[in-house]
Amino acid sequence: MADKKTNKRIKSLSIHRPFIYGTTAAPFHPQSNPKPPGIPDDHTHSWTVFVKGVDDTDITYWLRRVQFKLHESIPNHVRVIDAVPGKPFSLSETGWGEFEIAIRLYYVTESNEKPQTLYHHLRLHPYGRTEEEKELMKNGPDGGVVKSWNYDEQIFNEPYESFYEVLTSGVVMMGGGMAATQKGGKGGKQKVERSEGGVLARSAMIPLANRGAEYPFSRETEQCEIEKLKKALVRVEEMTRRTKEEMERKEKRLRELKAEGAKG
Ligand code: SLL
Repeated sequence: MADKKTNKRIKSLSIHRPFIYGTTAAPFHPQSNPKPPGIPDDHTHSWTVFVKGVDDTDITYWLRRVQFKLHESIPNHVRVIDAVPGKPFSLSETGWGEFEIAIRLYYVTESNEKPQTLYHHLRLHPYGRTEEEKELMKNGPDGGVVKSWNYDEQIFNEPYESFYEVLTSGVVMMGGGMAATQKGGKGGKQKVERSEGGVLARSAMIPLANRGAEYPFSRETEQCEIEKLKKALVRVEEMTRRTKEEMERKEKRLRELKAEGAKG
């Protein structure tokens, strides 16, 4: 527990850290994904569920444990994965069906935060908003691998001072070469590592551009989504305008018919 005298919450401050969670699945296939010996006959897929940093950056400085609650048909269905610095929290299984996984996040002790649960639907079969998207997942470059990945941001509201220190020590400050190293938590110098995509360790940064299918979350993706939403909005406005016109036309016709009825 935090010592209340020396360790206060920082009022009206909110800090976030990006992370990715989801599942990757593939059907068993003699060449691309052979079924290991001893796997039950009715198992059709192998799959992995994970929680990790953007660009595979370390998140174990704020997340110490993840509990994955799988479907009860799976032996030993509550699995706990403890942090290994620099590694994702992940577990792999085989099976035949899709279900919802409860992912419980346990934060580092300094945070004094209670665990939180998020839910993720394990996808084994190709899916998409359109048949085209589905087809791409089935026969695209990934060859039947079904990914269901989400970008999310963990928000810490009014963090304790000591936790804020943990969260921010090692981040490069804006605007400078001098920031290649920064004071570490215990007063020492700490080297800051940049992931290949330009994301700095222990920062809230996300990459500017995508780098292949393994790293789909970036400002570029965000921009694409914004464009899609803008286009959709224009379409919705157009549809609303047309519906209104149609209604006005019908109301006018109704008035005409009523007037005719009154006459006759
Ligand atoms: C369904 N409601 O009917 C879902 C349940 C359960 C999936 C899916 C078992 C693996 C094992 C397995 O894949 N369960 O026996 O280890 O689709």
